[in-house]
Amino acid sequence: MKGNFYVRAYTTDKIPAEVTEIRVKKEPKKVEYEVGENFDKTGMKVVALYSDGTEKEISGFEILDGNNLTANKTDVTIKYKEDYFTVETKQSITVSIKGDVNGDNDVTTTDLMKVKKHIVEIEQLEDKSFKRADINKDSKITSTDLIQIKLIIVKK
Ligand SMILES: [Ca+2]
Ligand SMILES: [Ca+2]
Repeated sequence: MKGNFYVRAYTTDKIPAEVTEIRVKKEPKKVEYEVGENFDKTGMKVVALYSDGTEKEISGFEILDGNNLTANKTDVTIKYKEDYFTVETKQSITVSIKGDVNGDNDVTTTDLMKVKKHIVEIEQLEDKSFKRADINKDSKITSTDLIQIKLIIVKK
């Protein structure tokens, strides 16, 4: 090959790049959970960053605390191991209690009243509360949701 004076000796001197950190490049589709659900990584993209400045998408990561989510949990830990190095990062999530409309981690008549007021159009539920109040997930707040919340309170 004409002009090919490439010397390959440098490769032996090169220190292999090591993983320095991982980052969530793309958030998972689902970040809002209810108590008892499991974290779902669908849609999440995680990349590893290396000491030589390169970056690569990884799939061999582990979710440490993604099962049976508890109230007040605000993130899950993502762990990745490569060679002798272990790196971690976190993904933010919210976990709410089913029927807890106002987000105080308890289902009480206060939540029930909020839903009632919304149905009779005295007071509109704000976005976050609306989602929590919509127990049957049909994007509407109706007496069906109200009854379900009532049942949660009764069963306590
Ligand atoms: Ca509440
Ligand atoms: Ca509903």
